Amino acid sequence: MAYNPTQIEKKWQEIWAKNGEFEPKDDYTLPKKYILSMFPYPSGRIHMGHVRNYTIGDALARYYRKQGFNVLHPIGFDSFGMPAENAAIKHKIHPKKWTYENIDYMKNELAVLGLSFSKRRELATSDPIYTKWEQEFFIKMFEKGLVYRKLAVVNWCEHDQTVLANEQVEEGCCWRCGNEVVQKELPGYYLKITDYADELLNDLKSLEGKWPSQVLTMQENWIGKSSGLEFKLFLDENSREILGDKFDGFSVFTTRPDTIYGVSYTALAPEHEIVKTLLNTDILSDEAKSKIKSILNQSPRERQASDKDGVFLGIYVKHPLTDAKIPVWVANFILSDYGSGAIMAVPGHDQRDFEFASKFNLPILKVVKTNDESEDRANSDYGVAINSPLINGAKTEEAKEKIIAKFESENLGKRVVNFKIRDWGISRQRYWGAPVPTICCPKCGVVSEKLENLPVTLPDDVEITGEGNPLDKHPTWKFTKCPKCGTDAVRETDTMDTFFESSWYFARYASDEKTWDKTALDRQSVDYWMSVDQYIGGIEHAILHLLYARFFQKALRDLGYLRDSEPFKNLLTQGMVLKDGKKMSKSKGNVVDPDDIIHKYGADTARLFILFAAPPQKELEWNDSAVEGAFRFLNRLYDKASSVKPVDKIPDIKHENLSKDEKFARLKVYEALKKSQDVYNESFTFNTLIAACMEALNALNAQQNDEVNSEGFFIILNLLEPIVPHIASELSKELFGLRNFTKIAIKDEVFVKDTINLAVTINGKKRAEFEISADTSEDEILKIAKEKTAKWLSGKEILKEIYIKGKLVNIVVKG
Ligand code: ANZ
Ligand code: ZN
Repeated sequence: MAYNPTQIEKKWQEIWAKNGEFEPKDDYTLPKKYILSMFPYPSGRIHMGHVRNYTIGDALARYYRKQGFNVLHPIGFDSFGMPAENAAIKHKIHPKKWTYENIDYMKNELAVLGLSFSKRRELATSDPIYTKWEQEFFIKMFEKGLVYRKLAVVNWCEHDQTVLANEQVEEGCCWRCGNEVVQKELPGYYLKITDYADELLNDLKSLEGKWPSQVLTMQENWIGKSSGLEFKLFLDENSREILGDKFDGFSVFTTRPDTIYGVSYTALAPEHEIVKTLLNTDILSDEAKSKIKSILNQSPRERQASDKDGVFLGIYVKHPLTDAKIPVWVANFILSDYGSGAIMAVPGHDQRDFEFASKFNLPILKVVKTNDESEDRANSDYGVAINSPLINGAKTEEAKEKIIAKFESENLGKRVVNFKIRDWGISRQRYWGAPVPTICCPKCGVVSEKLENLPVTLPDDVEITGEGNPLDKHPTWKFTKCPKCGTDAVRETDTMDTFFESSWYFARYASDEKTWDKTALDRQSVDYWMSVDQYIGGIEHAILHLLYARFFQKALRDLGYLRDSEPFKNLLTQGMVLKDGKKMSKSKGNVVDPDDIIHKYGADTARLFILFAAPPQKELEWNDSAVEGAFRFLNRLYDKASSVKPVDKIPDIKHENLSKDEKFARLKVYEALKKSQDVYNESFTFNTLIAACMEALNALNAQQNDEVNSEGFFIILNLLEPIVPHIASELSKELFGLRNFTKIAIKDEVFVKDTINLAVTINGKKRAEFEISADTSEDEILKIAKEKTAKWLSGKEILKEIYIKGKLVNIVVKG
């Protein structure tokens, strides 16, 4: 019979579904593995990136199940978000209908791949029961001050008509649509991720070697910790008069207090209060004012892209150590929301300050001596302090400490730590999201909804036009009573950033589904299953999702919902799927539809190709002939299996009695077995395991021993089952009647080589080398050794012949 993937795959998928084989067991004494591929957005169709992601996870899940672990391998849908609304605008279909139809369609597509997902733990984040608990988290965080509301300048995408978090702005553009992001002042809710900045940074250490180092570095830079000195610079008499009693000076932050003697000017962000005050006086010329205003109109990104620019403000401060008169400028490169929004400028040692000073002819002083003597730029290297009375001769580290100590002891300043990371703005002005569960009461202010009233659900009867917030425009939805005092009040119409949902879905999966309507997270099951042992997903989430999820884990831990501090023990970032060197994408028109491949060759071929074409971390180039190659291999496996004698016990083979070819076949089979242990537990280089299985199959083909064949097939089918589960299950059922993997011991005798390499030396000089069967007698060996070296021996008298077992033959001749 020929290999018929359609039939085999359908049959096994039905068997698996009927037996509920992939459901996690409730026995919490078993060793467990939690294998998780990042869940999909229900865009409508599965693409090759999904196939790759889920195949990798599935191979691991199936492997661990065979190894006797209790495995949790769930799937769900990240189902709130903008595309549903865009579809509503374009095709006049309700976002809910669009989303859930897509989910149904994609579930079927995934099912065809034979993925061993738990059915019982399936979820969609737009399910009201999911929203309910999410809103509970929001309220608990709100009560704890971990969520707060503020009016702030936010990133705004005109195209998507919504706010974006800092993490969602990529090079100044919207991460979703690519439109340029503008700044807008809006009220919104923020998550205090900054409260966890230090822990988020420190815990990265515990992930070293388990997460890709690239991801760890990106997170470290995003968190952006720097420590230094913050101190106050005092205005001189004249300047104080100009500014009135409101200010006697301003604070600056520096990471290089050791360069303090090199300060030649100071600079403020244009948003600084002092600048605001001066804009209302006539100290500044109209020209200066309009320049400041034009900088104020630029986004931080535009400012960063422009040349250094600024204006002298006509005021001075006193140098804290030398009393020198230092001019105060406003500059476009000072960030208003970092440090104190003001700096001491050291153009000799800070490149930005150098460029600014060069443009405006401000003095450039050198106060650190290093090996780098260049005059055309700032030198920020560490070295030894010079021209700095209090610290001359001190190395940078020591000089920093000395200055900090002096400022602290004289109450002039203090050691501070600053972070780049900003609180996470989660308000979105869109319909298809989880409503923020607060109510604005004219008497009580912003009040959270009562827990017993959760979930706050979306109204179904909305008109989605793309203009304005549909919840805000709804005729009745937002009008309610204050949960505290009962007065007429207005419901919040912002919905939450969808990253809120994806920040805890993995914990929800870990929670026993029988408790899903009673509690957010059932501690007993969550404590057993969490953390995720292996997380698999795209590198594009290096910051966004993976940072938010780590923050949520810690915040929920502190609220008593969870135990662990890190959600994902190990992370594998899979490479992209390419076609003709470019990322497969609709816009490039180079998409290969997984459905087509599965239809033509079956799911096992698709899975085999995906895992064979490249190691999972690397990019994978689509290759039609390699897909056919994978299909041919499965055909060969299937054909060859028909020549294997069905057995009900794995034969016990006497290795020493085998022929050379039989021994070689066994060696190849056991090499593959050995390889599988490293591949499934460490390297995930499935391609090398598949190659080893192919070699083993070839070696089995080259011999005729039935027992070797049976044993070989038993092992190979077991090794391939996680990768090509349908065909492997079919064949091992047929041949061995047993499908459960009994752990096969690695037999050392298979690896014992039956030949040895011998060197022949004459008077200590190596003259020949030969390979010979290990059981050859000493006499025979000496005879061959002399034959191999005949030309050096002819005419010489042999004094001694020594055979050192397994190593060499030494011959001593006269003269
Ligand atoms: C003087 C100095 C001398 C500095 C020197 C650096 C080198 P990170 O590492 O990013 O934290 N700075 C402080 N606040 C700023 C703001 N709001 N906008 C722009 N720049 C600001 O950088 C800290 C350094 O960036 C600080 O140390 C300050 O310049 C500048 F040889 O102070 B430094
Ligand atoms: Zn009230």
